[in-house]
Amino acid sequence: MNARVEDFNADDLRHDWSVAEISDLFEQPFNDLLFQAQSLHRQHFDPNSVQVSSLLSIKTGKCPEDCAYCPQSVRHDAELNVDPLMPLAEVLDAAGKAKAMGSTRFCMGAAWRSPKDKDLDKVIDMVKGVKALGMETCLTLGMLTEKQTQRLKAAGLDYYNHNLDTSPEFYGEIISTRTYQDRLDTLSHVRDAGIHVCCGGIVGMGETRRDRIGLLQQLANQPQHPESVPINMLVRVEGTPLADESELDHLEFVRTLAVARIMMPHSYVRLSAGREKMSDELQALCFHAGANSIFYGEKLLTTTNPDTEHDMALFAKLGISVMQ
Ligand code: SAM
Ligand code: DTB
Ligand code: SF4
Repeated sequence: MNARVEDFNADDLRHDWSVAEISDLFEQPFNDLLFQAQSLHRQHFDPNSVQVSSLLSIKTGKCPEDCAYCPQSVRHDAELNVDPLMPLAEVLDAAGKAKAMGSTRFCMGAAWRSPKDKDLDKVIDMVKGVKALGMETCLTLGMLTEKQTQRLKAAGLDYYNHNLDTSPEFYGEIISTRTYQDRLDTLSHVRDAGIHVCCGGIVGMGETRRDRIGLLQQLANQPQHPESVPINMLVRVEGTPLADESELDHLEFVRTLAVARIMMPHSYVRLSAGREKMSDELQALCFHAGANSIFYGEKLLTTTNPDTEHDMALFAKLGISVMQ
């Protein structure tokens, strides 16, 4: 029932979405949009099953990049416990705990522009160790070269997360230290190495609907749809340039998830950062719109996430089970 990786070569997947077509999807009456998204969702997935991944920041803060949303940039003054690369034993301990609470994928993130080869050696040991626990592995370390992606593939890495973040037009308002093309290049190295791609973005950064359309267009029009598409609601962190950004309308957020589901019907659409500020009712609407993955565990990378008891109680209320 759940979409498999082979499905990503299916003939019904489109990579030629125009702005006008995506805009028409967004503009539909809300109920029509949700019905369409939920109907497609049911064709490809068990609608009552959600994939859960847990996150760990393995290297925190002092990042040289200037991403306006991010508390880990050295250029902003967010309050943060800066930590160098975490020892292997601590990573495996955290992964073991995530597995015990029901997570099936462990995603390790580092505040790097790109990893040095000697750092990658250590991260590779982490991937091997987490896999040996019987979990899927995911990394997000910044930009990678072709050679580095091949090494990660050889180590058995399952997923690599690298977000496009927003539309090409709005991108320059948010990041100046890395180009959109740099991101597309890393994504093609990851894909070419045969690692599953986890790629999405952030909404609520002051972008327009046209920018959300531009982001989804870029995501779907890649040579293959990303297997996993995280849609983050901006976490407004004190000390970052976006701390005082106004909140995105919740129904517009749900529309964005629904349009992602329709455009990338075989992908896992992840209701990512920002859940802590969302009501149960809003999250229920997000699952109805076709979101079928979450970050589970009380911390994202540096900010907080809903507590696990609350998430499990919500799943129970909605009749949702954790995907195995
Ligand atoms: N440093 C690496 C990089 O950026 O490529 C990997 C770690 S970075 C923190 C991973 C992703 O987290 C970013 O691409 C961004 O989409 C997301 N993120 C960071 N801060 C966020 C925030 N305040 N709210 C929502 N998402 C955020
Ligand atoms: C993604 O798209 N969202 C996650 C994960 N990929 C690495 C990160 C969210 C970070 C939120 C801010 C923080 O906790 O530092
Ligand atoms: Fe650095 Fe990643 Fe944060 Fe950008 S998002 S500042 S690259 S840690």
